[in-house]
Amino acid sequence: MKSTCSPCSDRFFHRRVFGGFGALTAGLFLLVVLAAGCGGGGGEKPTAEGGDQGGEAAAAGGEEMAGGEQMAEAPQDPEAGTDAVKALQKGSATLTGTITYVGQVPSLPPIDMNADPVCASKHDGPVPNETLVLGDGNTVANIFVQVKDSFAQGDYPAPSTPVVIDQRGCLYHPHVVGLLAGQPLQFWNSDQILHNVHGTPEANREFNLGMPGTLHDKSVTLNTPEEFVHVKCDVHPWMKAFVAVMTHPYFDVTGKDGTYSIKVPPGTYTVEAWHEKLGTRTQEVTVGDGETATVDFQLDVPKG
Ligand SMILES: [Cu+2]
Repeated sequence: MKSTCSPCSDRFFHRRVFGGFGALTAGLFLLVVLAAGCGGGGGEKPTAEGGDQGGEAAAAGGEEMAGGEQMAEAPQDPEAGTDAVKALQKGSATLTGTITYVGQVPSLPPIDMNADPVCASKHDGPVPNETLVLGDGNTVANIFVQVKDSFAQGDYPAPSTPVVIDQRGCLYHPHVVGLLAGQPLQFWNSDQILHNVHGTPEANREFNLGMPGTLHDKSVTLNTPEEFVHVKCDVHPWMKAFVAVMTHPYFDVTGKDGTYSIKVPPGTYTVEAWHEKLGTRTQEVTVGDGETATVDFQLDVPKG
């Protein structure tokens, strides 16, 4: 098995010492503040359809937030779009593994939402920085894991079910998503306050969606493969999300347990793990019919 390391950039990270917050999280959320970000891909500026306005009311009940406040209706099945992509994974073999952070974990300040007291009031305490989210044993969330092989766009028709990013507690949930080119990307506004979803793609068309509190959702469709589209909120500058627009369904995003699972046909693959600041790592693996191959990644801060 061959490993390579491709740190995100040479302008990597400045660590900040913070006071007081880290101990409170008891290892559940440990945070890194990092400086410059990884750039997206380059390329032409072709297609994107934006702004088709959804608005079908979901029937699901609200989610209780800080202080017993009841959230707006949540998407009925926020995982449906991701599940539809997973269903396209064809194969009798499985790639799985766990992503772990092995470096010294810096202590970093929580997200400061004081600029919007309404946002701050949606949380009982400090809001963990989303840049590096670690679980027990320093497993890493928000890692985009994919099979790096050449797939032609159109080999896997895009599901019509949208992948959903919910604006909840003035954060994007999830923070990292993948979808197929041409599959709708829906932004939900569970907060019922003004957000502004601003996507800054390089290969797709920029989108800028004003979302007043009365608007449940808006959708865009990104038709050109691109990793990764950066999404931010112009009202709340701490809100960030990353969207991978893919040609194939052989990917997964880790939760706090750091694990992923991808069904594939038997074969030899290059598996890539991407993190928004820690960059990418790749490993090669061969998996046979009916077999499960374990490909773990250990991430550290790139040198230099
Ligand atoms: Cu916002």
